[in-house]
Amino acid sequence: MQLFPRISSLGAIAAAAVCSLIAVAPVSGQQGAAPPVAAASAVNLRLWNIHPEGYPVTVALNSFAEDVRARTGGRVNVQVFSNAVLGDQPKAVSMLKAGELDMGEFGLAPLTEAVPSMKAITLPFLFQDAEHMFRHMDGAMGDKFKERLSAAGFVVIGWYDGGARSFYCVGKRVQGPRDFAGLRIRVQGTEIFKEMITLLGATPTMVPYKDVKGAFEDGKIDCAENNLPSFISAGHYKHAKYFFQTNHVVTPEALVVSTAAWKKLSTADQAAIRAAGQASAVYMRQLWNKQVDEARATAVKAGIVFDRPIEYGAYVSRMKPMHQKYWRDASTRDELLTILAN
Ligand code: BDP
Repeated sequence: MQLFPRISSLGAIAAAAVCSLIAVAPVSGQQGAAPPVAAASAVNLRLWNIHPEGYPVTVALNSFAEDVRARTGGRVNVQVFSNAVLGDQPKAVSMLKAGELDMGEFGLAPLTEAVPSMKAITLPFLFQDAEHMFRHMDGAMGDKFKERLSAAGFVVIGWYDGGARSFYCVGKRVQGPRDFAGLRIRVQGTEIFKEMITLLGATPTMVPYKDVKGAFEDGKIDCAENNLPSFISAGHYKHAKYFFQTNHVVTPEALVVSTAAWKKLSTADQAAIRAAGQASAVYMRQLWNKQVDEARATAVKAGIVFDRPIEYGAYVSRMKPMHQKYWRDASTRDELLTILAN
């Protein structure tokens, strides 16, 4: 439906770009390399998570921890720290790098800093929906990114669903591309999100996730963008009453183990953790779809006004300069071509 115009417009951008291109925390209890009989000593893995209890990610991580315990006969204990109690996402990534954390469930924003070629998959109006995204993330493309992330310090053991992101605002009902002019819109801080907001004629305002509700309260931002479950669970719906369902970014998230912690695990424990990670991703995706419906029902009950774009062409053409940049970049072009072709 609305999706095909998006894709065909992107195809036109691609063709133009290609033409112009032709013209132009350490694991405790173990030391050293994975011992074949590491079994006896218990291993503790500290896992960071931004979301509160009850959120699909948190529910899946808690079940992952239990599953790991069962599969390893209690040798590996995963301690889940939810609700960003250990700090926000950028802090968690640096803790993971420093060995103060062993695992995390991250959005792609910090991971693209480590593997810039992954930026391609965070471009707006690219994946049509979760099915389209997982067709690639569960296939050769996902495997390629897993390899690159592993070399950068993150062993991916499951791709989670980051949902479809849309805009929501206080005081202003955005219903079309011109309505974005001059609005201060909260972003996570990555280049693509900042550029997307600027190309819409609005002002990107960097705010950590946990501070977005406060920024609405203090009048520091007019809008934010996120998926429906986060809109509800983070309390943003208490301030932003106008929800403009653009679904502009459909993105995966990743459950990762730091490469340093991974190397200290026995081969058997690695296999058990991988299997549990994969099972938790399947579980998370099932929980997600239910949660989106529940979040919508909560929003409707709270009087949130929903609008949808009438057509996507105007949004896609505004994104043209940014899309062209990634089409011209040899490190992202192949991924874009593969996604558009399938
Ligand atoms: C949530 C994602 C999380 C992001 C957050 C944000 O699950 O990874 O950090 O949005 O917008 O939906 O910062």
